[in-house]
Amino acid sequence: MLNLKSFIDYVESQNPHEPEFLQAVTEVVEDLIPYINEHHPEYADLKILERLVEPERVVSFRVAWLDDNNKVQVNKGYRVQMNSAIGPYKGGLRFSPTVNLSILKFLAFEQVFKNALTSLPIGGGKGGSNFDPKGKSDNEIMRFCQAFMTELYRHIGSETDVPAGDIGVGGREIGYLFGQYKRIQNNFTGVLTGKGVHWGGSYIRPEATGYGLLYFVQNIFENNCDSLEGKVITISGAGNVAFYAAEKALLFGAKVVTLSNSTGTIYDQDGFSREKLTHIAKLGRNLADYVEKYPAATFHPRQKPWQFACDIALPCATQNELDEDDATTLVQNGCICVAEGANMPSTAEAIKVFHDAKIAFAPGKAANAGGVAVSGLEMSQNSIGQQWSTSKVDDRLKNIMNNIYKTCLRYGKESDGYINYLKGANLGGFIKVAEAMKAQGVL
Ligand code: NDP
Ligand code: 2IT
Repeated sequence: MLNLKSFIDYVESQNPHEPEFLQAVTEVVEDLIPYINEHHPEYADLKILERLVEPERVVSFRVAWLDDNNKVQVNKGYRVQMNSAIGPYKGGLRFSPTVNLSILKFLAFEQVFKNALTSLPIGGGKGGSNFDPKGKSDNEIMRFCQAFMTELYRHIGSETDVPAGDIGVGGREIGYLFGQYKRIQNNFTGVLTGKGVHWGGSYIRPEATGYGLLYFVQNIFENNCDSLEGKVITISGAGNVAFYAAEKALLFGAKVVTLSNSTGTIYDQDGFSREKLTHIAKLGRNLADYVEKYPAATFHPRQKPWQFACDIALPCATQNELDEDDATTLVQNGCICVAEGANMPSTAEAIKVFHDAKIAFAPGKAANAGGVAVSGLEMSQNSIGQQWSTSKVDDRLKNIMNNIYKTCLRYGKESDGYINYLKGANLGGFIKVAEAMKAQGVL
């Protein structure tokens, strides 16, 4: 029999000073351990959980590069290859000064369950660097990406490990990384996803995480005989995920009233239109300037969006951006659904508030799986040397999100009818990985 507290103590002793990793593991094993004890005691004998929390491989390397003043700069580079039971390692690269091993291990761990939920044959990984892209010139970004790939290339491959974007890594960075990989290896292969659509990329990949999030939320409301029409939505972040989530929310007839970044939050009580979103995209990180063109809106320096009343909250910026106080405010203001576009944006205490209030809470590993799902579709297109149309990819994305929703229902419905999507996602993802590990023997 597995014991929850002993297991968490064990993970902490093996991974000291890694709070985010411990948080992600705790969030999962709280659901898994009772399930394993009741239904699959053989997983305990096979030490499936002990194996799941130990990355198959962690690569840590030096990235030295020259800035625009010809000064040498040195950063840390990593790739965490967490689990390859159901396919090659797959997951993004994050470039941010906040990157450390605890954060990358939590992201890689989450990715294992998320990728399994997509039903595509992809294992879990994550990587990145403590490099800060803010304020860097385009040439500096290129030289950094080239230096990063000069070491990373030997650890990845289209059948081994396929990185993609995450915070601070978008289409431009994937281009520079891919160019360097191709130059070193002299081969044009689907080793990265998120490529440009004219050189191996998939249609809909940039939009996929945000669109997929809204497809998941649509399922939640339809399951309650409701729709997104007229619903007020607050979104945090103003990057890839937040932006396309806002775009799709508009298409569903909802009213999006906030976007944010580390400088602060725009609150537009009239809701964003397509035109307003295009204007925000042009502002770059200077969100404060929005009110110059739209004076009915307000800008709230260094504040998060959770103080504003909404029906639906979509945290799409970063981990632990929504705490217990934010969750309490959201619930008090009438919020009935929180769906995570970011990875682990809600703290454990915040999730407890949502569950206690019995509002719908969709965890990132289910709700934001659309991005990696379309990455998986990009891998398929690359391996058969074809490119699918926008509508074909979008249909597949919808189908995958609908199936993830069904998986969450199947494993997450509680005796009182409340749907615990977190439990559903944890169990649904785990079972596939555990069965594959069991079949492949002790590795
Ligand atoms: P981007 O780099 O495109 O955008 C990140 C946005 O979040 C920026 O607006 C950034 O603001 C804001 N942000 C980041 N950190 C903070 C912070 N500490 N406080 C306030 N705002 C912050 O990243 P993505 O949109 O790609 O990623 C956002 C989240 O979604 C991450 O958690 C990522 O792991 C997750 N995700 C991404 C996927 C993808 O396909 N890209 C797929 C699934 C999940 P600023 O510029 O001021 O830092
Ligand atoms: O967190 C994530 O799922 C991503 N950053 C996307 C990973 C991918 O391989 O597309």
